[in-house]
Amino acid sequence: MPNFESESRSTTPAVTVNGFSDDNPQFTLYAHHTGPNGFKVAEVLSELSLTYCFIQLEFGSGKNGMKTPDYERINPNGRIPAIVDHGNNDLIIWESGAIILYLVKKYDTPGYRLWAESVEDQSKIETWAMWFLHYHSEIVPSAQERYIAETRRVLAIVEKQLLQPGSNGWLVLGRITVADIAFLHWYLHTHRVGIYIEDEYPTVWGWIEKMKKRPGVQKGMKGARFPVREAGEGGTS
Ligand SMILES: N[C@@H](CCC(=O)N[C@@H](CS)C(=O)NCC(=O)O)C(=O)O
Repeated sequence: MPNFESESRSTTPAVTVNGFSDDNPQFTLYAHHTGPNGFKVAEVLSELSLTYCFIQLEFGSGKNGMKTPDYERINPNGRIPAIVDHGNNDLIIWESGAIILYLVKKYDTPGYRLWAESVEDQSKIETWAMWFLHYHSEIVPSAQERYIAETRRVLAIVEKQLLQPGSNGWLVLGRITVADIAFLHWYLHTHRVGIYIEDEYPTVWGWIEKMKKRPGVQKGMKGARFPVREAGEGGTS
């Protein structure tokens, strides 16, 4: 394995699953302290009580960079996240959607904490889990306008979905699944584009707050950096 600086993620009390523990973690997760896609995976690993070592990479080709031959041996696409499953012959997986589905398919049975037993229910989860939003580093006003409008459109759909009879305030199956977690971290960033969920989408806000209180999600979020709304900034309240 490439030699990157790592950060141990120990918990008290230490968790032991599949013969691995916080001192001898099963997974290596490559992530970035602002990248929602990496934290999405950290949150799923933590919710499933799987142990992992968190490698904090940097953008670009410098020290601990994603665009380095060492990391491109893990992910030829040079992006985070990627995982190595040391409990499964050091299997490497990259692309956040592929990773979270691998984790639940392999490690969330038969408990079904974030996954489901029937193919029908699995498809419902996948439908919502695979619905992504994207970043663009360059400011292109027309694209920005379009994606801000798209984000609002998606938020309105999520708001409606969470209010469906029997939803219990979750996206599908009336309980938390990996689909909820796939969304969560992205919605912690919408202030950056002037969308204040707490003002505009109260049900979505309640759902986010509910997830943020979960110990597994809190563990997975450790080290995440995202902008916090300043007093008096933007919004309608
Ligand atoms: N579709 C990919 C997107 C991965 C991605 O864009 N990751 C960002 C951070 S959240 C990244 O690595 N950006 C660095 C770059 O584009 O050079 C996934 O879901 O894993």
